[in-house]
Amino acid sequence: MSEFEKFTIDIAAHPMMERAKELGFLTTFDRAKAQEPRCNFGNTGVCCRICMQGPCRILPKKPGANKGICGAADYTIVARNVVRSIAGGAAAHSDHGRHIAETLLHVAEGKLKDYHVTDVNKLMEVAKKIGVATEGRAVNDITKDVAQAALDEFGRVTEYPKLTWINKTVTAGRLKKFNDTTIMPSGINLSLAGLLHQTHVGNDADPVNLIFTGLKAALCDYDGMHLATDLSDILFGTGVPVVTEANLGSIKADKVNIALHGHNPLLSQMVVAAAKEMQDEAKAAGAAGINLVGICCTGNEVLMREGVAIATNFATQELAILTGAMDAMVVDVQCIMPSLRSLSECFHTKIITTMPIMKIPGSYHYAFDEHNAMESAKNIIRLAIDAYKERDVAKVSIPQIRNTVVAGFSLESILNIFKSINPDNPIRVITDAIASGEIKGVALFAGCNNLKGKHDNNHTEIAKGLAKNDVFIVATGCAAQAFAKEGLLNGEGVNKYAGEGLKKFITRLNAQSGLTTDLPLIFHMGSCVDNSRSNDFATMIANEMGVDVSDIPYVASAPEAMSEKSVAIGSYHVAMGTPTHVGVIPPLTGSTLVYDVVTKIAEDVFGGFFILEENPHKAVDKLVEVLEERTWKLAMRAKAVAKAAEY
Ligand code: XCC
Ligand code: SF4
Repeated sequence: MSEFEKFTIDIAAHPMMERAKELGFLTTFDRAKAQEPRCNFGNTGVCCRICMQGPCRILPKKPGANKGICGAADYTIVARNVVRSIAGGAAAHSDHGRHIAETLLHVAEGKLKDYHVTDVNKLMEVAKKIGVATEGRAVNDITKDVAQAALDEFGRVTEYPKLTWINKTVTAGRLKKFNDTTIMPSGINLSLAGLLHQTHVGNDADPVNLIFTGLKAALCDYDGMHLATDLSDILFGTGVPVVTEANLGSIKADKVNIALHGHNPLLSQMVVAAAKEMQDEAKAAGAAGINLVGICCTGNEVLMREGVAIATNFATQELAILTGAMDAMVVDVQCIMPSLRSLSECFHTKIITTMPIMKIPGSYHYAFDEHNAMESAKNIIRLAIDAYKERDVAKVSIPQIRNTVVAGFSLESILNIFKSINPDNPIRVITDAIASGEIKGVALFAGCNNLKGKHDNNHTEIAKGLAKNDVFIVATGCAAQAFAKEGLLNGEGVNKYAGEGLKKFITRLNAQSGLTTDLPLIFHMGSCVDNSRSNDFATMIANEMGVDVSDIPYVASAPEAMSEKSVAIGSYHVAMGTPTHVGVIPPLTGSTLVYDVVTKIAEDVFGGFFILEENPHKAVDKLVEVLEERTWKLAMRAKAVAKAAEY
């Protein structure tokens, strides 16, 4: 048994952690341990640093110290801290979307030679959805209007009109709810700036008012990620089922290895295209070719559309370098550990930052230029080929561990599979399976890694538990990558872990789908912004059932939530009416009031609420209970409707 088993369930990680120890390099796992014990004020959310009189910490029993210097109570401080992290997450997702929208606009204006509209069908679909005229118009004109509509989401400075993407993608019931509770945003930038204003010293002290503003920002997160998904599909194509592999064994000793890491597909898509043309250059350097692998969500983007293998997920990103065979890591934005750079010094690996807002002191910065995207990508690959020539073969040690991955499940591709069973109304395939009791409902797995627990363990334990309980599972982000490494994204996963009902359901899909490969236990929907695909899925199910999202047996889980983005995603899921599990206790236990609002009172208002549970087995029980309760209510409702019809 490896001494590292207590840190991660990923068996490819163990030998790499061993290696780090030999080298004397402290990995993120060591640093997580070194941070213990945590400060209890920060941990429970009652540390305020909003003004320079602070930090103020709440000591409930000490007279005078049970409030901040300004008089802010625990509930104000906790609520302010939480909603500020929602704003951080929403800003990250939306800014990523805005970058794609700006690029699409420049494509339509003929300013960018290397990008094109790849998926005209998706363009037409999105145009129709958001009310852009298509009849008899040129593709370029439609593209321009769609891109402009997306950019308008950011710049509106008045409270009306409201955000288009939300308006056009959620149920009528949700829309009414968002308007009634005044959390419906009009401009993304406006809402996020408003939140920062509201949380300034001496401003809002009302925790409920603050939380509602937080939810408004969370809806901006939804809007930004939805348009990011839509516009990325238009530019690069909508994912279709692909077969590839995952884990460190996808790094090849005889090839130039380049990891694509971060979130934004604008550069990574170009690297994929350039690599196809540059195999000979790699061969001239003595390699067998170029091998691209993905880490985090850039990895998910190019996996969905190009079948690029997954090297690993967030917490184990450093370990890819420890294989000694990683020639370059090309990073864009978000979730990139600054430690990569110092680790790369032990090897020949080049860390190449590419975006103006994401630089690491001492690493190689190659400013990515969309106007010369292909050339940028080629130059970056050349840096990797140069690095390959410096590689020390004596230092190469790649754990030969990999699993087959069947991925590429955009909502379109899932519906296509459903169409093989019900061509007229594909969504009925899932609602019928729920109605017959074959499956208990749908669960979305999203989110990160968090080393407060054992790496990847919560993800895989909870997913296996739900699969055994016949829950149909979709996944995104680092959750999906944990499943990929654990062998849950292939047909064998179905044989091993699916309950009888789920097995029957997937077997029926297999028989009809016409695919040459078996469908997986869990359907990989893409990157974190692609959670929007899952929201569309829930909206379709609700509309088909004639109810709201808050009524359907649909749950979300972020078993190892870490980033501010995951706080934003979780929060908008609650507003959407979805019971949302988080497997790490967020910093809000310092206020009973705030804790009760998010775990209980939220349900009265939105139908969704947070389930905060660290224990994976208890989490499974709680999620199954919620699904069963909702299915039971739906059945009761159907009975009542049938009875009413009799009279
Ligand atoms: Fe980052 Fe998206 Fe979280 Fe993974 S899942 S750690 S945010 S890469 Ni979004
Ligand atoms: Fe302290 Fe109030 Fe300033 Fe926060 S805003 S640091 S509670 S004085």
